[in-house]
Amino acid sequence: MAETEPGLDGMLEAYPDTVKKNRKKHLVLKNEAAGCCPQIEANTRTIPGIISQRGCAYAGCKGVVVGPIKDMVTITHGPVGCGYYSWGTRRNKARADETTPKDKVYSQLCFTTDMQEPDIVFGGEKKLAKMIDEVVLAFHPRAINICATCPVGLIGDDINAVAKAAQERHGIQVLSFNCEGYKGVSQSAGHHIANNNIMEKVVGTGTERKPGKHVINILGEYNIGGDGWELERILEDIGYTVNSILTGDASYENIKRLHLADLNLVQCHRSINYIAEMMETKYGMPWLKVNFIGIEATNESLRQMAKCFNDPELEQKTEEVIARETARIMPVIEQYRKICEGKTAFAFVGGSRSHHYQYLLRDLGMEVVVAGYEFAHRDNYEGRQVIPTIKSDADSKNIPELHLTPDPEKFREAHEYLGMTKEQYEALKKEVPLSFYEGMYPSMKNGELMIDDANHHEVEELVAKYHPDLIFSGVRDKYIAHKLGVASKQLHSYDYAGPYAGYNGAINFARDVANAVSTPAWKMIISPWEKAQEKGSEPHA
Ligand code: CFM
Repeated sequence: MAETEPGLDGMLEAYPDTVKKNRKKHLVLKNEAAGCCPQIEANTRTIPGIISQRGCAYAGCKGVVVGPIKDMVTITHGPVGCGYYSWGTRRNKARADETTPKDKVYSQLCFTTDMQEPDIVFGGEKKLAKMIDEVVLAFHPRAINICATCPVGLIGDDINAVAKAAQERHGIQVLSFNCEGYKGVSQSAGHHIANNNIMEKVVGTGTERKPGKHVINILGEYNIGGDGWELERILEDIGYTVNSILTGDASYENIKRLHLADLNLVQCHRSINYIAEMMETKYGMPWLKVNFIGIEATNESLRQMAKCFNDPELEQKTEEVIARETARIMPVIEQYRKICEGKTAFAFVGGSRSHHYQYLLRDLGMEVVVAGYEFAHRDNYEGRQVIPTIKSDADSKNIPELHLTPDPEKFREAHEYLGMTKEQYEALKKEVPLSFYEGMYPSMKNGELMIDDANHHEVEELVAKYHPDLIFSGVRDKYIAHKLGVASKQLHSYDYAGPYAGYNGAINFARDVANAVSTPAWKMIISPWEKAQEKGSEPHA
């Protein structure tokens, strides 16, 4: 922590000295006078015994990145629980489209080898091979993913060999992911494993560009609650052709031709910056970090995108759509803003939303006073410029780095992708932050707190100190917030609501937040410290 803050020291008091020392490094108070962001500790192991909000590497690979690819069958090789609990809870919606008929959409289904005790003792490879044969027979998928769970790595099943043999047997691509849950300190490791494999084996194998003048990919958009569809609506209205939303509502075919688009947009930098970066190295394709969460943020992202294409018509259409959409939604937003104005929030979500949603809340006059990620890395807090200084440890070394080089046939210069001269591209780079993400810190205000991998104890203490009106949470801490008498919005699946992205999303979000913060129920709940004060004793005694 940059500076000692008495209230926060109190929060750490309950810990033994070593834990206190450790957790202190995961806290940063914004201090404008100090200039740049102090170093925050992130992407390191959660202290054993502390109840964290994190998931496992399998969750990041299967649940987040590869599972949503709609026309690939994704098999969980492991005991039934891993497949079952990663089934249907993340609301990455998908639908049939012109390239993917209804009977080729599998992302709502759960496929697992359901390993039993004898498989653990004698090995599960035969069972996996048999399952692939059955899946091919029953579904005729275009391609298959196999995702490993912890026991698979522990007993040494060679899923790569099984995949290779199945690929030869059936003539379709069978990808294997060594994403055993323990492969990293959180789901973040699984993102990386998934990115590597998709990049190495799928991207670049397509040959036909999706027809359109300005063809884009949206990386790191998972179509939770239909977010991706709202973005597609806006972008296609402006005149873009969306080749692929990766991986929300993504199809295998469109991922194969990712390299044939003109620009990669990166919405969630945490989960997919690897593919953006690798595509830049291998194919020369430029990428732009965007944020479509928030009205002003959306407008800004659209304007930056438009500048990238050197097309006055596109810029004009962008302004028209911005004007039309804002005029349409602002009267509604203003009504909700009256309810929300001046209220405060905490944001504890995965690896990107705690930053993105700050903009949408500010549109409603609300401020995020404490924000943290569950599994982000330092760059998500401090900005991409720190990446070269991040030391790799034993845990991060578990995941192979792909060392790619420019593809001799498919590499093109960035300016060629964008249809401009080299000089124009150099000028553009001064105006638009291509290949960059500034992280969360710049958007925090003086005195606000960033906290990495927050736990239940810390959330309780922070609520007692800051009294927020709303907490963005996950499934585990949602009810902690409620028991403390604070409204909570589960910001992974949106509590079955959404979309929250783009303009229509802003209206949905404003309505849900206004409802949440004005619900009288929260005032009727007496929090533990209020009870303690009534009794005149110490909190949590
Ligand atoms: Fe990216 Fe995500 Fe997130 Fe994430 Fe996730 Fe998610 Fe998330 Mo839950 S990919 S980092 S691993 S934006 S599932 S759609 S909501 S923790 S903040």
